[in-house]
Amino acid sequence: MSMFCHQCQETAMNTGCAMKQGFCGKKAEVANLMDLFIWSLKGISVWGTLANELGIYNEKTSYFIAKGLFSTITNANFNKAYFVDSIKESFKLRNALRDEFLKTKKTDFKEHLPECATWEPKNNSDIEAKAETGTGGWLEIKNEDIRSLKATILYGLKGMSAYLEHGYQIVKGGKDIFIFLMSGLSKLVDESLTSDDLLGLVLKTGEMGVQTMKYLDDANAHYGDTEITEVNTGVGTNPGILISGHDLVDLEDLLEQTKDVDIDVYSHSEMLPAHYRPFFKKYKNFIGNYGNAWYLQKTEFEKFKGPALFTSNCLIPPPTDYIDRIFTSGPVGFEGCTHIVDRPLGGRKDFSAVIEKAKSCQPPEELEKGKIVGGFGHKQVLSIADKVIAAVKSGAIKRFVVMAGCDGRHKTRSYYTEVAKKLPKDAIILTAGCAKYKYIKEELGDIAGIPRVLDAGQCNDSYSLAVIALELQKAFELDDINDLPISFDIAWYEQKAVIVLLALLSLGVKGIRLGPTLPGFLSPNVAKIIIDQFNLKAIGTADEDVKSMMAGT
Ligand code: SF4
Ligand code: SF3
Repeated sequence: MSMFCHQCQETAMNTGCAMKQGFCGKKAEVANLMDLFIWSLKGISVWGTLANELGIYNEKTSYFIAKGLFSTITNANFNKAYFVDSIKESFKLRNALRDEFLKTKKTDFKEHLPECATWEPKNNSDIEAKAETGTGGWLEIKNEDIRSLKATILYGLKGMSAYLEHGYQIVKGGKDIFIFLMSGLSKLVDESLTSDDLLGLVLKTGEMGVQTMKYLDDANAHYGDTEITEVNTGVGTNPGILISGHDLVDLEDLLEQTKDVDIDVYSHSEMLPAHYRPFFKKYKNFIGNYGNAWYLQKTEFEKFKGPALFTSNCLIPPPTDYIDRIFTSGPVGFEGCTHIVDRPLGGRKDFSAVIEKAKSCQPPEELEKGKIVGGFGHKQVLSIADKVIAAVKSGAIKRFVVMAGCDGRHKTRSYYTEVAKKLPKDAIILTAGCAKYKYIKEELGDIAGIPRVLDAGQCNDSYSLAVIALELQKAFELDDINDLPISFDIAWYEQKAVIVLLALLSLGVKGIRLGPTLPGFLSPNVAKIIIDQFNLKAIGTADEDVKSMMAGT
């Protein structure tokens, strides 16, 4: 059985993982089921968009679509059974929405519908057989530019869904974004759309990306605004639980259930910024951050000794030596790992299995001793805006370099460490996402008391960096954001970085450097359009890029 997936930066030959297994470890069988699942979500969206025109909106179904797309992002879910079950549920929800639409419509309905809106599986074998034909996969689209534009939109929608799902766990609502998500998915099966229509939708997806990141930023404020914080990177003496991913509600539930037990909780990778939020500081057993970005988990988890809970990407398929210590929740899944059941309405997830596991484990082995300083979300930075503006005016700060995004195992990513080290001492790095691990532990100093690396938080907090840039633009009374002394040197890996990139483009940011490679899903023509329109650049060498960024090019 073969597959085709080109959604992440590690895609084979920067073209597509097309063998029996992707570079990330996703098997062809699962990749094909994912394609069919997304196809079924498009089917719901066709009916959902029609229904919406009649004022029908089903929140549960909309959430199912967002969580479903989230589960298909890189390094989230590898579990075949999850996708078979989700596809079955998808058709049930689609048919319920269709029936509601037809009942409300009353008159005859004779529109030509795509197959994803009408196909009915009889059983699991039907689903598996349909997936094996490649239904819903990219190779069904013969025109490479249409395929590329649709891929850019879908991957943007996946990133958007991830942020939407996190925000929804905290505040609910988000109706406009859910409706856009459905309409965007339904357009991906509309064969009448031209390249220009699709290009317009790429830009609209970016705009909605900004709205979604704002929605999540507002939702996360429930846990307090990020504030300057020192996070310990050493270890305690109790057995520990490592919590990874981006889901703050899972963290809250876990801390509530461990606060009176002799167990220490550590953040891992993208959970680090939770320490910056006041709400979590009251939990004395949330003692620090363990390890680095996701791709080092195999060696680091051996040493951690206790259980690790994955609340979102990035999970690396766990080897047998520690698979019994890996727990998944929400959109994450892996056969052989215990999956924590979703929280009941208004209740908490039950993490007792993770806690019991921790009790039987040794305390973690120390990897390092030290601290990480972060918490520079937009409110925190704007509270010291006078100081920042004065430093720019006096020439103490010559440039801001936004180095947000993802980290990864590609060797050429050492470029980002080099850039951070080679930037002159009068440049400030603004960061968010796990990209920060390439330099956050380096001693890069400060400028008049302002640290040279300002970490806003998780990848979604790239929104904070955009807000900071827009506020600086106002403060300096500039007409164009590109007139600020700011450069963008973004690292991407998975689809959340795609929505971050599209969001920045929609805000009018030009001249972004993107690496370590340009996305393999961009066809030469589509890449050219984006490069011409937005002056998007591939990264060069650290020396060349530092020189060029400092010169404002
Ligand atoms: Fe390949 Fe990335 Fe897709 Fe995994 S997610 S199969 S590595 S393109
Ligand atoms: Fe990292 Fe996976 Fe993208 Fe949220 S955890 S940024 S790669």
